[in-house]
Amino acid sequence: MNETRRAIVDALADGPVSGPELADSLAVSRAAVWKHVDALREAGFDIESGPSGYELVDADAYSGPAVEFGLDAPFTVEFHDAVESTNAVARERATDGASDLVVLADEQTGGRGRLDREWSSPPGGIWLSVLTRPAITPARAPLYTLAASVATARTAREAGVDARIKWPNDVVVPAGENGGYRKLAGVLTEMEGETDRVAWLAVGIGVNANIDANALPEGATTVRDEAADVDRRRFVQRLLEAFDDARTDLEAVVPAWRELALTLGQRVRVDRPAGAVVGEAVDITAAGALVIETDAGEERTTVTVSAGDCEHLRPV
Ligand code: BT5
Repeated sequence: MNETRRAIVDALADGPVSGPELADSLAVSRAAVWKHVDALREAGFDIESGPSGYELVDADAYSGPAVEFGLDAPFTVEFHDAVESTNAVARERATDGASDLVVLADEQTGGRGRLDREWSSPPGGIWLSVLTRPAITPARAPLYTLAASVATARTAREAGVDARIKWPNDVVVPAGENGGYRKLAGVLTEMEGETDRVAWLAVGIGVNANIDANALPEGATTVRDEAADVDRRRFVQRLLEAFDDARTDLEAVVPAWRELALTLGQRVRVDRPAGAVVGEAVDITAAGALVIETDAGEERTTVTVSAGDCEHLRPV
């Protein structure tokens, strides 16, 4: 969206403004204002014209200004029809000094999962990265990832999906017995900083929204398949609001995560560089690490795992 149109949306969102006033403040002709308003209406903005001027009453477009309009969280939203990876764009913006910026795309051509795996991101999904500069130590950064999965699961539940969390940060829908699941969303956090301070954090969230599950890798599910298509603008707004709430109350993140967890109480296998751990997942720590009671040997011992790939196993 061009700068003039964005400025018009911002002005109209705050109440009625007359055509001449708009033309003056934007230094364009009245005819140009009229054309821009017309184009905005065609793009999904519901702009009413009354006696005191134009007013923006609703927006059902999927764009940066439309997501910002009515958003109850302090983020600027940069929208792209297609981009290689929103995390990569967020990283560039971080280098330029940006903060509280959301990079949002309809499609990613090179979406990434953890460990540089591919993340399938066709049009219709919700692919975004939230760039922030929290005043925390790197040790607390995993809480932001947990906060993102809690916010995503909550928003998906509002959309009618039985969303749960698989450690550490997959949002899944239970399927079958024994902790089986299909993956609805994933989170990938990247950061830069020193040992005592995070410089920036980019939390990438991918939600399979209005997509057919059969267009995605085996084991995936979508909001469309589990419930129905969603208004992505509203979904993103709710997701960002829930994430903003969570990051301002980090102490509440782990208890909220526990409530949504599918992994706790499960027999799991976690693969990590130091070797696999098999046992029962019994809790997560205040920093988000998984506590596993292992069944190797005679006695049960507790192992705490801070990172790795977790598989839910059948009970023995
Ligand atoms: C994740 O990785 O779950 C993190 C995904 C983060 C994606 C977001 S989208 C916005 C931002 N920009 C990016 O480039 N990334 C972030 P991981 O746990 O490693 O899971 C990856 C695995 O999930 C793949 O190896 C596939 O098996 C599977 N997979 C790929 N695409 C999927 C999809 N759309 N839905 C479900 N599973 C998928």
